[in-house]
Amino acid sequence: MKNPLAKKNIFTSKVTEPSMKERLSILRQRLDEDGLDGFLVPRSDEFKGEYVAPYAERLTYISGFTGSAGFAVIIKDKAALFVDGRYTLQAAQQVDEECFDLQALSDNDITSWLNINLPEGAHIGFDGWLHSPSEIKNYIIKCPQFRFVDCTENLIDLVWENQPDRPAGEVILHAIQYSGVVAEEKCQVIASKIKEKQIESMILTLPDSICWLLNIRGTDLEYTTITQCFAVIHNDARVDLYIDSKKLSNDVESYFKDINVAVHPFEDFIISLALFNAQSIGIDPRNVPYKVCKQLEQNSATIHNLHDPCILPKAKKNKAELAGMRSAHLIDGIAVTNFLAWLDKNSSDTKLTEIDVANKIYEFRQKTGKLRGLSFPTISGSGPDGAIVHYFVTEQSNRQLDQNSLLLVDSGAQYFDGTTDITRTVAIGEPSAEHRESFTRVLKGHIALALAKFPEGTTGHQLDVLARYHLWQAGLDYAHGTGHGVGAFMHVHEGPQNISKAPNPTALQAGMVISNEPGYYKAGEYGIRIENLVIVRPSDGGKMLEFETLTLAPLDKSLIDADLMTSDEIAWVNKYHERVKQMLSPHVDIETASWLEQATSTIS
Ligand SMILES: [Mn+2]
Repeated sequence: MKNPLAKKNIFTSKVTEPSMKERLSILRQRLDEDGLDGFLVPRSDEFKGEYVAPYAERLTYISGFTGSAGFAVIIKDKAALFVDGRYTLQAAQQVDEECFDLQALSDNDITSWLNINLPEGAHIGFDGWLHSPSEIKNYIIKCPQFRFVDCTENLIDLVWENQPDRPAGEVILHAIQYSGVVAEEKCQVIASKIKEKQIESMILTLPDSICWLLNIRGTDLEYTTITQCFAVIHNDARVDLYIDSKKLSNDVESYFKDINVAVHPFEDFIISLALFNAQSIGIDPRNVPYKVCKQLEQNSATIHNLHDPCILPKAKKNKAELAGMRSAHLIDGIAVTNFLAWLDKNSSDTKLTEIDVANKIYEFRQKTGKLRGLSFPTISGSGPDGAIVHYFVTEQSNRQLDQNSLLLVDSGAQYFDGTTDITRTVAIGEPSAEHRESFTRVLKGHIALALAKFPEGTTGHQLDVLARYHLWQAGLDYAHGTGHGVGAFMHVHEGPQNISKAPNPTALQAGMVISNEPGYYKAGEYGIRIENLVIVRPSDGGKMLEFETLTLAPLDKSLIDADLMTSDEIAWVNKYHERVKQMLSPHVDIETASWLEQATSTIS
């Protein structure tokens, strides 16, 4: 198992690689040869996931920028890199501003930059695998004077000499004890859904949908469990799967035969669409690549836009999946609690750094013997670093733990039975009255959401205010969502539900797993976030819904100001801590058990 912080820097480590300036000039030669005036470089791959494999880090290759969101436009005499507010600082550090103008990221900014910087009639190339049809339509509408050209091959791939290969991680079967429903049954259900819409076949381009449908997982990426593939499901429940056969053991191959899944080479996907003579085909326009859509249109098939039919059933976990999520959280709770006890004992060591903390929590997770990997890179932010919401500690940014300040640790793991995501904020040394008040206001929001009962049909958007109310009353807020869906041994961020200021029509439904993670960040000083995962479950005999908290780890009592809390809120903390103690004590050593006893003793 790799060190969680050992991010492979494949781009700057090789001295033989061309410099950034050389890369740009080689790309520009290529633009000339192809009769293009510019090329679009998004930070995405054809699978639209949060994490991309090294071969798809084209934005990093051409710009040096390593953030998880960004977009470059390269034209003949200049180039621009568009990043959002999270990454302004990082981009300025990583990117040569002689080569790239740094710009704020939004579709409007990209199109207006194109409008200002290119002459009428300019030809702008793009890779149709990396954009959705609606994105390209937006460019055409906003920049009608240009021609947008879907290139046969990605120009970065053509100039990137040592581009890594596509990952070929082994496919593993997701056992029935974890999935709860056999793949044939899922395929029947999805097939009948598309039949209802009078559609012959549905194109699936999200690997997480396909992995859920076929009860498989993969090892292509570091933080998530998908295997990169495409599929078509037909209304008679047959499935055509496009995947690199190198990933398939004999067992997996015979499994696919047994469940009526026809396996094809990954590269054949687009060709097979050309041969596809179904009359009516469903796609999800939100995530299908432009190239797929174009290919289908050329075949004069009738294309129906609908939501990927796997997304909602995948989000509504069944009994086995929920049992798995509970057991994964017990295992993870043991690891996190061992970590918190260790930290409490060692945090006065002034040499301890953010990286030490991230390594330690990883070590405790590994000691469970069940760890499959982390579910995202650990966020370990001391003092002012805690105020950077998506802080990723590097050797350069690493700092020793600030004394008399706060440490924010947001981390999660993958186990066969489930996926976890937990944030704890702890005082290092003596917290100030302000630290305690801010923490308590965040906690009050967390509790208000945890205790909420709500009728069916309620959306996360409608509940969001519960988590913010006590901050708002003090003139405070936080600039991120309150909750995201979480997969079962799958993506740590999954839809369609969330809890957010932004409207989302998806109602919270029984079986969904979602995070409850309000926070508060004081720039330059400290950050606070309290995150537990919860299950949506029926309440009051099924008339209402409520949350069951999954995450098991103590909250730092030294940061709680009980005078600011109601008796119901205090009772919630005491009841939660009692449960944490009951569940975890039998699984930790005597020393940690006695620490846990004290860490979970009642407040009043
Ligand atoms: Mn989270």
